[in-house]
Amino acid sequence: MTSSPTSAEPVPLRSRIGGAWVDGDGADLVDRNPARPDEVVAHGRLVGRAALDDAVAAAAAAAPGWAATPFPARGAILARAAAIVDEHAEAWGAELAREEGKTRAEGVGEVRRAADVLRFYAAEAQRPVGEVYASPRPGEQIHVLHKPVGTIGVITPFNFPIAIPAWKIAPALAYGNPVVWKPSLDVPLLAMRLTEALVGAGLPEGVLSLLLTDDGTAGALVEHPGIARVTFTGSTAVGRRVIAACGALARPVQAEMGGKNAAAVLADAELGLAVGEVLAGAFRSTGQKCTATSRVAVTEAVADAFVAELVRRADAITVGDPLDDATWMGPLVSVAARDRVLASVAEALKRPGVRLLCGGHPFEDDRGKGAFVPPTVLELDGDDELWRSEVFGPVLAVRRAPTDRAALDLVDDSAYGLSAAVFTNRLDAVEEAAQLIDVGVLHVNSETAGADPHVPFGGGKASGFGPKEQGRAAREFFTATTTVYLRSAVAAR
Ligand code: UN1
Repeated sequence: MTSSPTSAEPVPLRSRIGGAWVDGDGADLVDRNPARPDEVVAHGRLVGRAALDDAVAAAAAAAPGWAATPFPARGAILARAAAIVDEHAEAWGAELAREEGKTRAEGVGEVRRAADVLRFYAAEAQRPVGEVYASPRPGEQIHVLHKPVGTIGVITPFNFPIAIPAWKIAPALAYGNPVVWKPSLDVPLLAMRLTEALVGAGLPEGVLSLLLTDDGTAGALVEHPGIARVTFTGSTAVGRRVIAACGALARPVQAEMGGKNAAAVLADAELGLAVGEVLAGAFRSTGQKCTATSRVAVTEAVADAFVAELVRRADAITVGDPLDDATWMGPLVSVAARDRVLASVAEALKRPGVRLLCGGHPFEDDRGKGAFVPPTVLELDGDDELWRSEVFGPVLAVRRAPTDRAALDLVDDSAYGLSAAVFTNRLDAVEEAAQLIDVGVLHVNSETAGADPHVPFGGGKASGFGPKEQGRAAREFFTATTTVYLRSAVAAR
């Protein structure tokens, strides 16, 4: 590592229950810097079941008032929160980098994205809030009202510590619902920062509670009788448990889960562009995105040239401290994640038909103590576990396909269905990909990751369950409709 930024004192962590900041009295919560695990970024203690009950009760008490608050007044609070988040983008982006491991630029960019999301939902107050249909009967209109649903349970992962919470919490609040939020315990500091912004913006007491708590209490949140709906982002295994628990209660649930996203590089692709985008998709955020590119299918005609350039550039990526501006890729979120990723590469290399092209080993210098894994590219001769299972790290599997069509088929050959990319200038190939590949998000000549605040986001198959997130699509999950047949008593006479 080239620089060792001065480590600040650990930030004290608190939960927010109802209208108060609360020091937990449960287990210690130690938030470490994965680049230097001895460095404690923030420190506090967990809250437990009693805090969950208090948070849900406070939300129930606040719900009618919040639902009755005019939409523009709710939006104004979100707009003020966006301004607070923007003001702190540099400081909170650096904190994000220190607790999660993505680079400072990625961290600052993510904080600004959270502000964009808050602004989008602030502006929802200026857009239509329902629909009016023509009636086949005289003197009648049919109105569809979109109403708040009640308290939303929000469960968020480590990999986007502020953007994912923003795109769940902002629409929940905008459409008039209180929130009880359990973030990943890997990134409690940014959870506290987003909560500070919303509280500082004037969110009324009880409308948002933040529970720094364990998985057992998260499970109790999902099943709590005071929760109306649950929105979750995380692994497919945990997501399916959340879906099952909600299913047993007939409780609507939205789950954004794993991915095994692939890019197809076709024979006519601009190879320089394809290599750059695939590298960004595979290795930005150290591969820890559910939208990351973890598979590439390349048409044989260009495979040698593509793979050689991919490996040359992957090998040249600067891996180091996220706060060092020369760093292109930081560490994984934890030493445990590093060990898991390296073990899955080592296991894969024991199987026939799996070849390591670069990376795959622990660092032997100072970085060995941190959660660093080098950009890793493997070539597969045929089907393999690495083509099927999510690794959630900087690991990219490449396969060759005899034809462009075979490359598209390989992309679609997955239990997951979040995102995909196709590199080509052929319109017919784009059309073929759009029809064939069963994903929620398809990129043409750009990486598989990325999500704009105003656009529907989410996938199918093992990747997603329930209504899409973000943009106006979010309204489906965070509101319930009442269809009102509105007939004038005068006209009916
Ligand atoms: C992005 O690609 O910028 O957990 C967003 C994830 C996704 C978000 C990806 N829910 O990685």
